[in-house]
Order: sequence, then C-alpha cells, then structure tokens
Amino acid sequence: MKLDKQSIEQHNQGLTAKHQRALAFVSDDIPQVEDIIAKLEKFQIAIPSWALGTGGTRFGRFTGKGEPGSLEQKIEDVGLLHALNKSSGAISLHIPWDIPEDANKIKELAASHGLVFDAVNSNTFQDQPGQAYSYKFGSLHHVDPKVRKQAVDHNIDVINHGIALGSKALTVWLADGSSFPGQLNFREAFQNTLESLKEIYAHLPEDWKLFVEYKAFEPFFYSTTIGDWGQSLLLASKLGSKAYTLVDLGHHLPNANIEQIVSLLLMEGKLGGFHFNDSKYADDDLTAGSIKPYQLFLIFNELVDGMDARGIDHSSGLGWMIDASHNLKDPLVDLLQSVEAIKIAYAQALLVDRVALKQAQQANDVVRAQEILQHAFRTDVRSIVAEARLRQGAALNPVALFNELDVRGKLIAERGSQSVATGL
Ligand code: PSV
Ligand code: MN
Ligand code: MN
Repeated sequence: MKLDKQSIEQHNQGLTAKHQRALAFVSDDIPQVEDIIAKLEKFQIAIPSWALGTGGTRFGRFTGKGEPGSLEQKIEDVGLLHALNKSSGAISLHIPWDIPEDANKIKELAASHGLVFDAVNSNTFQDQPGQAYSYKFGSLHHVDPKVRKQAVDHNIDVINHGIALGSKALTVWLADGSSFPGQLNFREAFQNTLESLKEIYAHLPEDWKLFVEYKAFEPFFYSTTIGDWGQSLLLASKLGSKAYTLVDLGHHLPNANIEQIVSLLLMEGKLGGFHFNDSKYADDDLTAGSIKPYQLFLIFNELVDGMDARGIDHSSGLGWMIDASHNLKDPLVDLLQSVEAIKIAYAQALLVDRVALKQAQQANDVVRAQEILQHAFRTDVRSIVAEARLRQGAALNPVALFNELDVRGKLIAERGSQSVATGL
C-alpha cells in the first residue's frame, strides 16, 4: 500500500490551528528557529530491515499480523514510514535475511518510495543452510582459518550486494566471544579478528566506510572479542581511514557514560555512526528515548558540539540508524516513535546556548552549566519537529495518521496474517 497526498493533507488541516499556536508560542524565544527547522528537514534516520517484524525474546515470540514477508514488502513498509514522517529515507539491509535477487529492480522500487540504501549488515552469528563450517565458536576470531575465511568471504559478498544497491557502508557486528574463563586466548582472538577485518577492508570501495560495532556481552557472557569502544577503536585505527566505530546505545555495561564515549570518538575522527534504541537493563532494543530521554539529549548535545567543532555535516557526516526489536508494539508505530524521539533530542541539542555553556565551563559555574543544558532539554520542541515535517509534506502527527488510516489493517488485508519477517 502507498499513502496518498490527500490523506496527509486532510489530516494536517485538522491539526493546523493547534499546531500553529504551539509553534508560535515556542518560537517566540528561539531566534534561530528557522535554522533548526532547516536542519531537521535534512536529518534522515535509516530503518533496519530486521525491525519491521516482531522480534520476540528467548522465551517466545508473539507474532504480529500483516508483517512483511519479502524484501519488497520491507521496502514498502519503510516507504510508509517515510511518507508519514519524511525522515526515514533509507533502509539498512541484513544479508542473507534480505537477498536482493535483482538489485536494479530493488533499487527502482526503493527509489519509487524515495528511499536509498544505508549500511549493509553481515551475519556471521548464525549458521545458514548448506554452510560448510559452523560459527558456534565464533567467526572472524575463530581458531580455525577455514572458518575465518568463510566469514570473510561472506562479508565480501555482502559488500558486493551493497555496491549493487548503492550502499556506502558495511556494518560488522560479531557475536564472537566466550562464556567461560580459559575458553579463549584473548590476544589471539583479537589478532585473528584484526587479520580477518583487514581482508574485508581490502575489498571496500574507495568511498565506503566500515563500521565496527562493539557489544559488552551477549550472546556470550564472559568475554566479547569486540567488547567495548576501546577495542573497536583499536581495530578501526589499525585498519585505516575508512574504518570507524559504531555506537549501539544498548551495547554498554550499565551506567556507561555514552555521551563521553561519543565525544572522544568524534574528537578522534573515528565515530562512524549510531544504532539508536533505548534500554533499562541490557541490549533491550526498546524505542529510542523511551527510558532515558535525557541521556539521548546529552548524546546529541555532544554530537552537535563535536560535529560543529570538526565541520561535519549533521545530516550526512555520520550514519544515523535505528536498531530495535519489537515485542509489544506494532513495529511500524514503534519506529515512528523512535524517529520522533531522535529528532526531538537533536532539536533540543540545537537549542543549547553554546557560548554561554563555554563561559560557564570556563568559570567552573556548575549550576549555570546545568541550567543551560536543562533549559534546552525542557523546551517542548515537538511543534518545531512537526513544522519540519509539515514543510516536507509529511504528517503533523504520524502515529495518529497511521491509526486513522488503519494502515496495519490494510496491510493485513493485503498480506494476510502471515508473519515471516525476521526480527532480532
Ligand atoms: C545484536 O546485538 C544486534 O542487535 C546488533 O546490535 C546488531 O547491530 C544487530 O543485532 C543486527 O545484526
Ligand atoms: Mn546494533
Ligand atoms: Mn544489539
């Protein structure tokens, strides 16, 4: 299904008066509001193909209905999101869950929805049918060179799919690790990983990036071979200028200061991008901003500060992606909420009075520094984010319109109650 312009316009008309009142009220005190709206209009967040279906937990999966059963339908779903918010103009694929049989056709289909292809993701954390060697004890770090070669070849294959689709980055997340002391020689595991990544890196086109994701724990519980940002940064630095660290917000030990990590990676020119989500306990993959919205704001505060310091374009300089999993909510609604939360945090970070903050820091004025940040965080910028959407022809309230139009009901009517989408 595709959304027609008329439904969006009709929805917007009904909300215009209220929206204008809220916008006028908040804009009064924000002289740079036009600049903020322009930045918001450009800011796009990629949707992961694996978050369009129900993920489930270790204990079960309560499947939704009308979920996408093919790559074409996944693209259609992201097209719906993009029509509703004009902020989800890219899809991130996961190979081999998403095999584009005919890349040109898939590209055309995506383009007809206004979508491009973001980073492609490899999968060496599951065994695939017919695969010669098992990844039970890891992939790129494996003690057996034959297993490592198989995993390297897979990543090269993923790069080739990405080239055909116009992607510009490969994201590598490894499940490689150990669950018991003594199981692994840490140095050898790291060195094997580095050597394997070097082979993959050698196949990257000139204008591509390699994102090295890290994760503290899970699926293994004693050690992870790329377990934190230091290990990822070490690998990225040894690999070369096309390799970067990717920060997934759910991949840290409890209470980690992610905004500080982000700040230093940016300073070093090694922050490649993000997997946005939120969590309370572990890699919960919940809706961005649903648990710790202040943390999300503080991260964006560092991002804006660091990107401006290095002259990095906010919209295109880094990879902005969601990585989420849905068990309770409709995946599409959840993704709309995540995109909204990300844009709110970004808008609030753009509000921070950086000159005043600098003065407060230089004067060790702790109270003032906190006041400045919290003033921005406590400003209700929702109407500013909505205005950016309105100007792009999207919905003033995407979630409300999704429900008003009974989008899920229509997808169920079209696709049936099947649910074969792969979700993490
Ligand atoms: C597993 O933790 C994970 O969520 C990683 O964050 C990856 O980015 C994602 O799966 C897709 O492979
Ligand atoms: Mn991730
Ligand atoms: Mn994860």
